[in-house]
Amino acid sequence: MGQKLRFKVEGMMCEGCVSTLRKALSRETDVSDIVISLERHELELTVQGTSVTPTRILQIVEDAGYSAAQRP
Ligand SMILES: [Cu+2]
Repeated sequence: MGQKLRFKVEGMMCEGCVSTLRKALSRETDVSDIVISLERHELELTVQGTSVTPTRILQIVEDAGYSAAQRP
């Protein structure tokens, strides 16, 4: 189960950026199924429970050097 979240991510230029972001998000134990599209500037992931909020994801993305906004 878990909740699927979608984000628009700006600032990723290459596959290096994708793997940087993936690594940063993978450190969160309650985050899984990370899908990042460089072409569509999209991030999709699944969170378990309530410990990881969308705000936390936005913070991780921004700390990694990119900007993000949640999508419905
Ligand atoms: Cu890059």
